[in-house]
Amino acid sequence: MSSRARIGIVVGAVVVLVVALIVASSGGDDDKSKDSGSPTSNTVTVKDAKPVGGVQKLRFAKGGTIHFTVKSDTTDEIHFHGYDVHQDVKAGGQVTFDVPATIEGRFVVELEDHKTQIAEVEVDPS
Ligand SMILES: [Cu+2]
Repeated sequence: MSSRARIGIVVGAVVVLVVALIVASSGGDDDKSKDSGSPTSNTVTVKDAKPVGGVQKLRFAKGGTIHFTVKSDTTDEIHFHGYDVHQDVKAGGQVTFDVPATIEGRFVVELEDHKTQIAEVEVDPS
């Protein structure tokens, strides 16, 4: 019982820390600009092990570079299917993918341990 209470306190402290980090790091830039159709930032934000705003659609041209960042409040592994790239992310951290766009198609980006899709990467013919 008491160890559960301690875990609760630790989890609460982590949540507060993560929120503080998010507030500190997002100061100024407006994430709403993502909805305007010009994917300049290509950042997928994961909150409570789910993608904020739903599964994010990211489009790239073959021959270019697939570039996106995943910010996560959840420790997990980000798995970019098709290209089969894995990166571990820690709660409150972020990982960036920079992959040559060599394969056309649509590919799932998944929060591997949670088996949750967070993004869809589409690579179009150049
Ligand atoms: Cu996977």
